[in-house]
Amino acid sequence: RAARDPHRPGFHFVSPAGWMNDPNGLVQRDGWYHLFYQYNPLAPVHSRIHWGHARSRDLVHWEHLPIALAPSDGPDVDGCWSGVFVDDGGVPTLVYSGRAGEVELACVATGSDDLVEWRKDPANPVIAAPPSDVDVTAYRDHCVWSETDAAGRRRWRQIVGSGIRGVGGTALLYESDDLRSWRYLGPLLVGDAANAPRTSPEWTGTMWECVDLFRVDGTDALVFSAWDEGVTHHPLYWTGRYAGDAFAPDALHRLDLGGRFFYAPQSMRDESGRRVLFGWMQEGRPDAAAVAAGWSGVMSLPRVVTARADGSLHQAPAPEIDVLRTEVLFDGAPTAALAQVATSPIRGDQLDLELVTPVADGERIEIAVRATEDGAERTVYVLERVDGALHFSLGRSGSSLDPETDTRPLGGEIPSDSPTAAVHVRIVVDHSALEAFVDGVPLAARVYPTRADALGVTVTGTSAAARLRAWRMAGAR
Ligand code: DQQ
Repeated sequence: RAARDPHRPGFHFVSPAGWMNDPNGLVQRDGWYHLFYQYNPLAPVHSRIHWGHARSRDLVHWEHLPIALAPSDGPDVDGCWSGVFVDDGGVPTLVYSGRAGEVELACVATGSDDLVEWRKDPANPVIAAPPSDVDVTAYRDHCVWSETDAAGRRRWRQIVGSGIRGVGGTALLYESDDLRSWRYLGPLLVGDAANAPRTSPEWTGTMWECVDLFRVDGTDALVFSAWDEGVTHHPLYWTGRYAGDAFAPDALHRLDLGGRFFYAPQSMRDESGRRVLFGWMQEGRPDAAAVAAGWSGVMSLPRVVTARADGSLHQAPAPEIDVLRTEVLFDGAPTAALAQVATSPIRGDQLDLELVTPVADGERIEIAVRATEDGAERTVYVLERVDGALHFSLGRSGSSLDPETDTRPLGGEIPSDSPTAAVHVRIVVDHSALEAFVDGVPLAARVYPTRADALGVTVTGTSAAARLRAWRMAGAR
């Protein structure tokens, strides 16, 4: 059933069936990339969550492996929630949130060398309760790393996602010598839930899910997903400086202009030193539609993260993905033929588009994908410069004739240092999964065209200086 659904991607990672949400335990080891993920193998609904597992040599072709963690009697009886992989002196180790009732607590499991078999630590949970002096809104998800202290001693550190009631989201900092006994040090950073209206794409929420702290090109980034009372809002990140027991923030940024369609991301440093990030592209169709289809949730493409000149993050699909470019559908300056579905040479539900173009003030470029010839269904990206500022948006009001699907507009401003520099646009289409990148700022989304002929691509509004390349993408399974 799942395999026959036209909305199921051809080269984004998906679970064999059932429900998938967050990426977990990301690591590259002996050449193999491992992707664990929040998984309900029994049904496409979020209930007793397991850890699914897959591995890949190239970040493109994935091999499904046996379920790594399943709920069992004890602190994870109701689910093995999100967490990370760490190498504990050669011993593969997972730190995850065990859920029992409504409570999540830190648990540990150790694995075989190939990361296929896992044994839960009998001492679980390794942190017995949230800190007694914090009135938490919620408490789960882990980012764990090792560092050397002033005395030259190696120690583990971890942050747990949480929120302080009446104040805002936070990441609570801990320290350990053995990953089993943890000292609470205090909040690494506390957000202000009054920083913006609740409906703002920069609202920091009442709790931070899936906290992730890393340094890239000299910038420290603290990534989190803003959550409130069961609602998954959007991923954000602070740039700033992690030093001592605190994170001094410089600026708050949106991680993805698609908001909830790129949720609960996690990153890893791979063996070549790249920072690679995955996120969960959740559904924009009703639960009943996912149940009927037999599957739910798409993993984003692996994204390589670097720093932009202004210190914010630059994201781009890992170049490994380019091996899927099979047939060149267009290469050159956009022509009049591209204005209409009937004459456009670019067509398909697995595509990769790259447009490099200047965008002058007042200029408006439109790229429609998944469009029918009669225009009954079309999904429209708009890139325009207004009063010097560059805006990128995705109109989904015409994406689907199915009135039950999410068709809210997405988008935002693209930081741009020079109004005359060429803008780099990349759009990857994979059935219902769309990922776009403008100068390294991403916009992830899901769309659900109902018509089999919703395959057209049109490009309008470009100047003679624009260069467009388009490829058909092969499937990865
Ligand atoms: N999903 C997990 C939690 C996390 C949330 C549960 C984010 O650990 O906070 O499946 O999507």
